[in-house]
Amino acid sequence: MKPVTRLRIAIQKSGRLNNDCMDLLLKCGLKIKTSQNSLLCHVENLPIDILFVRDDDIPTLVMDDICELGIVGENVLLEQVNTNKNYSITKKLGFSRCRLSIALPSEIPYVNSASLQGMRIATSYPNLLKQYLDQQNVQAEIMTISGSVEIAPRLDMADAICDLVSTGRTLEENNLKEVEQVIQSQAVLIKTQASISSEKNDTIDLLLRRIDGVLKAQESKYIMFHLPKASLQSIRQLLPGCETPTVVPLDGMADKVAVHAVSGEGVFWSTLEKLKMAGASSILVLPIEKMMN
Ligand code: PRT
Ligand code: ZN
Repeated sequence: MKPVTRLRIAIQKSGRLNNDCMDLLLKCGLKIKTSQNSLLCHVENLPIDILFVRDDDIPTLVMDDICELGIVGENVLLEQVNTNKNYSITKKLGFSRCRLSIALPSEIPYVNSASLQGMRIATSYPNLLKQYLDQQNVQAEIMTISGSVEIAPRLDMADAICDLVSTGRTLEENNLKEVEQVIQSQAVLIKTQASISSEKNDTIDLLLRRIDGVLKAQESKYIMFHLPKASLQSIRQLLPGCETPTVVPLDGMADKVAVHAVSGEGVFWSTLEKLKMAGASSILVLPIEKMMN
């Protein structure tokens, strides 16, 4: 039988991770045609298949070597895998950021983690919560429930909850206050530790280079402005994360130049205001679509 040479990547079929995963893969140049119910998609222009699954299945698919790569939240990964880590985190992807936090009704007094002693805490993350409570030397009752954790205190099923928080709105709406952070999480690209054919390794390398390019481009901005030649030295420290800027002469303006630079750290209004005070004019900040060093 011919070995499978197409690389398999597992991503979430639908939910909070799906859009950002698809966006990333499309920006990496993968031609993906999805149909609503398909679980497997053949990438047209690269030897890659994409498997659409529930996020909870992704760590197992990668660790059992059914998929070489997977994209999943650190929260799911760390909850499922304590020991026998048969995967490596290849890249932190910067999206789906959230935190797993302990929260309790606003009116309940709270001093520090010792205040949780003896409480009933509802969560879908019993392993991460237990690990945290053990570290803090707190004995509490962990009540594992699979969803709608935030209503448990109102139903008197629990005294506190431990759930994912991103904006904090759900906690606020349920009159809960966040008191402890158990972990911070973001989407990560994980890779199997089983041995991989050299063809698949080449495809992984290509994909990783492109993901790097997409992530760098997202963080970076292209800045252009006009500047009196005399101010060139003074603006260097105002350009955050810029390598040597390109300085271009301006037609008919002997005392001014155009400065172009790539900033690796994003550009804030305060930076533009400082540049203007240093004599810059016609300042433009542009997004960068792709980058390769
Ligand atoms: O069906 P499937 O099993 O694949 O999906 P799922 O329902 O288990 O997960 P899904 O799609 O809800 O979330 C997927 C991943 O997104 C999570 O595992 C996290 O890594 C990440 N993520 C980021 C979040 C949040 N932010 C988030 N805010 N996952 C859930 N939430 C929920 C949270 O549980 C709470 O109910 O949003 C509510 C809080 O949000 P705020 O903004 O009100 O604080
Ligand atoms: Zn899930």
